[in-house]
Amino acid sequence: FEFTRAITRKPAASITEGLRAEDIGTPDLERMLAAHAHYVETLKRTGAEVIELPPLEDFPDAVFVEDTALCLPQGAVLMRPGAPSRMGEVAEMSPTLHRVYDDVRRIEGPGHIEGGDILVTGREVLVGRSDRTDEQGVEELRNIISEWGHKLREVLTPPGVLHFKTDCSLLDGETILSTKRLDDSGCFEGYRVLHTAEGEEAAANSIRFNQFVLCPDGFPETAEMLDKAGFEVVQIDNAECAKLDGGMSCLSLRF
Ligand code: CIR
Repeated sequence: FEFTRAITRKPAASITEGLRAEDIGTPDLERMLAAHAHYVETLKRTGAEVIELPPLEDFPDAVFVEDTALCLPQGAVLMRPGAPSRMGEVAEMSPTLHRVYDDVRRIEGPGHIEGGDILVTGREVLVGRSDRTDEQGVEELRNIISEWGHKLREVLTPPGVLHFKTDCSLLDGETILSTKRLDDSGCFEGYRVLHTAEGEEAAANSIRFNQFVLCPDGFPETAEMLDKAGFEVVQIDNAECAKLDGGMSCLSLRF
């Protein structure tokens, strides 16, 4: 949760075509741009360097950069998204990662894996199998990161949930913010787990970034719980990204 850099990408006008599980309205570009600017500014306020990439009209979901790669201290791994329309985003991210990392690997396939299904904690790398992440993708990642000394543990993304991190986030080396439904699966045994308030499950897609916890706006009970637990919460408007099943983690790569 301590980072010196982040990579983000500005939303494109094509965001209106972004993937969604359920149509709850078309995202508004202007409002999304304002929220995105607040997000980037909050990351920068911690003193971190933010590499801001330009919009990609050809890839409506490209603002959700997290899914294209996994960034670890030893190197980066380019993912292989399970969503066919997102496959091309990886090549767009590759040059930036090669600039900042000496060691960049890639998931060659045939399996698939997206960054949103990966939670790196102080002790292990948790990967949730989902509609976007399959067994072969997980095994390929395991082989790569075990060379770097990381232990990978496979877990399950709850049915009907897009990504593992849709339902959880890391608050510090051993504290996890999770929905109750995900925690009930037992995957966080041995960690300290804080639950999102009932009816506020969408607050689980938050991020700890240096001194701040960036939380989607509109979940007051969870924000208060985090505040009481000693975290410095910054609430960010997520209404437009939420229409595309996106949250705080999806909007950046952090390292
Ligand atoms: C998608 O369905 O791929 C995008 N509309 C949302 C991706 C959200 N990413 C994430 O949770 N890491």
